[in-house]
Amino acid sequence: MSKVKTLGQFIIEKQSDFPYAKGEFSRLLRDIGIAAKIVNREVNKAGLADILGEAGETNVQGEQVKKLDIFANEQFIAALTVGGEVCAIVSEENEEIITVDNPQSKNAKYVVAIDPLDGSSNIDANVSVGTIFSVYRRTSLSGPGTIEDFMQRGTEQVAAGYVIYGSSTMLVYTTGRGVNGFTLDPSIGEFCLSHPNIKMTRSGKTYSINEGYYVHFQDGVKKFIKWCQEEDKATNRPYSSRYIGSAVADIHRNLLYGGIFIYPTTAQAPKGKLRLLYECNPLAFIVEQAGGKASDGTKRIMEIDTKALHQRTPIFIGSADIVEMAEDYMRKYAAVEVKG
Ligand code: P6P
Repeated sequence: MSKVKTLGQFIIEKQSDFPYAKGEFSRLLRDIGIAAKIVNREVNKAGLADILGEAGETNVQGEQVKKLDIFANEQFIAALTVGGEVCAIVSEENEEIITVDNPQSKNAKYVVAIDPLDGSSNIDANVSVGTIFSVYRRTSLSGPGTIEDFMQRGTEQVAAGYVIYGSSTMLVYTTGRGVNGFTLDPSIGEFCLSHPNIKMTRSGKTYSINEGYYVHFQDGVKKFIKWCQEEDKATNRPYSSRYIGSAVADIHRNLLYGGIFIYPTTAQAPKGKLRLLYECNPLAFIVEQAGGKASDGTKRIMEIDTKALHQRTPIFIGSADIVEMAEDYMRKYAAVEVKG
């Protein structure tokens, strides 16, 4: 009997953890896996298929959209729409919600928020990029989903995950019962369980932040960075600075090896850059399930009220002890800043 366990086998095996599940949730995860394989195929040949380059359009973030962003967005929306388990979708690439109102979705129970291709500005340089997804039960009673279905805290997520298109392609997800990682085996076209029950160390020796914005950082962030750079063998300091510019890649590395990723407020991003709904909440769910922490510097990410689809937040995410150290600095120097 092969030791390989595919994503499909794992999902079915875990379905029994949900006694009342009738398979809708399993089908939803399967649909995401299928779209990820299709996107992976294009990401892997992007340099050859003339799918690169500026599509000439700009997305709701005002950023130049590359053709692969559009392709990935279309694939995940199509997979979720056809699958019949989703009544509405929010995507980084679409300003408004995408309602799903077709015969096979009339009993859909879920809504999905997605960043179809995070870090896509790196694609031309062959740097890892990722897809991030977050799943909620709908709160509306029937019919097409509504914006209210997304105005939920991250604590209400029923699942969250990411796909990282890197040296290998991995799908990492949680349904609130731990975190598991699956590596795509191109020879059989299946995601296979490669990282069962991922657990994050409470500490580490890496910090990820774009220090190019240092002059604009709050004092607490500046003091924490200096703490990371001090010599102290007992606490593995100085930490190594690692910043890929692709949150999924930075956070995936820290999930496996320990460390902290920070995107604080900056002059260009006074509310932070990363989006609460389809980046910070799903990544926070995964990291917390692996034993880590995620906050905005003071408040748990998953307890932030969602008030807008593309709402931004600062994020401090990673090994629990390091995030707590950063939070201590933020509290200590926020008080100083307020006193002026
Ligand atoms: P900066 C990619 O555009 C992204 O949203 C994250 O994946 C990444 O961590 C961040 O922006 C990089 O932003 O301002 O450091 O280039």
